[in-house]
Amino acid sequence: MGIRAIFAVTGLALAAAVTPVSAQEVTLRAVSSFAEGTQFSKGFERFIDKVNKDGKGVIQINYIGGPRAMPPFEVGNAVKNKVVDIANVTGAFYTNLMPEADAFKLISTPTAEQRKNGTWAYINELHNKKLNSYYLARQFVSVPFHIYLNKKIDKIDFTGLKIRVTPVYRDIVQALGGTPITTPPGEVYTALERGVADGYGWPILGIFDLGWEKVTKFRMDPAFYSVEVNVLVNQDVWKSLNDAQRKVLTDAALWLEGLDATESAELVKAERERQKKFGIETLEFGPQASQEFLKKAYDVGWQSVIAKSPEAGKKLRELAGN
Ligand code: 173
Repeated sequence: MGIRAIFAVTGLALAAAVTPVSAQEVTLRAVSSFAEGTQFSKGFERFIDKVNKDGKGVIQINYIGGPRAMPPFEVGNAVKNKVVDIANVTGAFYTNLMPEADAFKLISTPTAEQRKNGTWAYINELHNKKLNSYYLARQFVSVPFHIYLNKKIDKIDFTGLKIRVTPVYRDIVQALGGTPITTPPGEVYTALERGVADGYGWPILGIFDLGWEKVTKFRMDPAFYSVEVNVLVNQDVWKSLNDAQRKVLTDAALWLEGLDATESAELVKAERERQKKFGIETLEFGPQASQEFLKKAYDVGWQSVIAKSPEAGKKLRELAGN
């Protein structure tokens, strides 16, 4: 952790978490594990605007910011320990605290359905127990991931390739013979520029946000898994809120989850076009190799979760239905 980050984290820790402004209004302190204004923070930032508009006199959110304020892999711990009150973070960044979080990418049921069929309730329970937090929302359920490469391959085999990963891609990269290198998003550009990595895992959306198109030659198809970026509220904070405050957050959370159904498909389509126009070449290997890749990706993904947490892993797989 850099000096600046240490100061930032310590500063947050020292400040009072929930700040009562009047008898009714509370202000929550928020961070995002993705850079401000980029694809995977934008939804959360719109959510904050909505809460601040709908929650006047009831509840407000003070957005501290993204990785400039706190290193992304610390965000889960910061919510757990009430260093912040609310956060936008992918489960991939807190698998150290909750190994089951590695399964969320394997669940692609629409969130409205997840709220009805027990998936939301079970994942909320996991967050209550392991992350001392309340699982307010899941975003981007219909946005998939890809492996991007700078070396051309003629079959789906990563032997000899160093690939930047997070827990999302680690198992499949390894299963295909690649060498995984874990970095936060903020270090991807440099890793590619210096040739420390020959490729990287990332969703279909967002590579233009941090200039990665300049250091990316190929995108491997097929797309796989399902992006998950969660809004988590510290559980003590959640319990301290009154019904009106919780309602503002819950209503905004459902609105936020709803954006996936109305916006993601179009964004994904536009992004594929944009990558193509920019000259990022698609590597395709035909339907059979693609199907084998997808099967392997899900198999190694579930195996990995079930090995770390057998009971929860099986339960999550049942709920995922795949
Ligand atoms: O690649 C990543 O950093 C990662 O795991 C992720 C997860 C969700 C959205 C974007 C990136």
